[in-house]
Amino acid sequence: MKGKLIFITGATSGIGEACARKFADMGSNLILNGRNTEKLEALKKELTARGVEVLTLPFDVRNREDMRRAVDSLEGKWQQIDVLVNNAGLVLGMDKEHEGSLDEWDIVIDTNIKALLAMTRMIVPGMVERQRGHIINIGSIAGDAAYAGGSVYCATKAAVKALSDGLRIDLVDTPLRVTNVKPGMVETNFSVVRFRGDKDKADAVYNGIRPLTGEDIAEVVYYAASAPEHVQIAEVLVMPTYQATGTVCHRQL
Ligand code: NDP
Ligand code: 8X3
Repeated sequence: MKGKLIFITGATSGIGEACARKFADMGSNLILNGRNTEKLEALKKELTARGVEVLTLPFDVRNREDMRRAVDSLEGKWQQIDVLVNNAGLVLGMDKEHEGSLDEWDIVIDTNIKALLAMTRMIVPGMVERQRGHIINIGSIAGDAAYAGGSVYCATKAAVKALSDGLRIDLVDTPLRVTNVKPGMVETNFSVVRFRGDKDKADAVYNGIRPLTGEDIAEVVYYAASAPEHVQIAEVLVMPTYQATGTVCHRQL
C-alpha cells in the first residue's frame, strides 16, 4: 500500500484514527476527515513524521455543502483516491423506538447513512473514471440483527450493508472493490458517545470481557485493502473471542 492514497472519515478517534496510523505505517498517504481540527492537526504532525503525506479535511460529514466544498478543493494527486474508508459514525442513547428522540435519531441517520452515501456519491465516480479504487464501509454486527434499545442504530448499520451490497453490484463490471467491515464490541469513544459522556456506563459495556481495539479493526481494514487485486473481501464480521452475537457474550466476572 506504499504510495496509495487513503481517505478516512472520522479519523480523530477510535477505529478511524487506528486506520490512519496503520496505513501510515505501511507507507500510504492520507486524507483525514474529522470535526476536531486540533486532533486532526496533531495526527497529521505525528504521521508526516513517519514519512507519509497527510492532508487534513475538516468538515462535519452531515453537512453536504461543506463535504462538497472539501471534496472539490482536492487538487492534482489528492484527487487520485485509492481507498475510501467510510468510518464516521455514532449512536446516541439506548432508547426504545417508541420513546427516543427523533432529533437524536436524525443525527445518527444523517451520519451513518446519508453521509456515507454522499461520500460514496462524491468519490466513487473518480474511481470509476480511473478504473481503480476500493470503498471500505464500517458497518457493524448491529446491522445483522436488532437488539433492545438499538433499533435505529441497527437500522442504520443494516442500511450500510444494503448500500455496500448494492454498490458492489453496481460496480461489478469495474475493477473497483467494496468491503463491509462489521465489528462487534470495540472499546473506543463509541460507548462514551452513546451514553452521552457517562464513562461509568460506557466502561460497563466491556465489563468482564476483553473487547476489540481500534487497532484490531484497522488490521482487518488493511487486510481487505491490501489483498491482491483479484480478491474482493466483501464482508467481514469480527468480534471479541468471548462474543458470539450482538447480544450473546461471556463475561468473566
Ligand atoms: P469513536 O467515537 O471513537 O469514533 C467515531 C469517529 O467518527 C470520531 O472521529 C468522530 O468525530 C467521527 N464522527 C462522528 N460524527 C461525525 C461527523 N458528523 N462528522 C465527522 N466526523 C464524525 O467510535 P468508533 O471508532 O468505535 O466508531 C467508528 C465507526 O465504527 C462508526 O461507524 C461505528 O458505528 C462503527 N462501529 C463501532 C463499534 C464499536 O463497538 N466501537 C462496533 C461496530 C461498528 P468526533 O470526535 O468529532 O465526534
Ligand atoms: C457497535 C457494536 O454491539 O454496540 O456497532 O451495536 S454494538
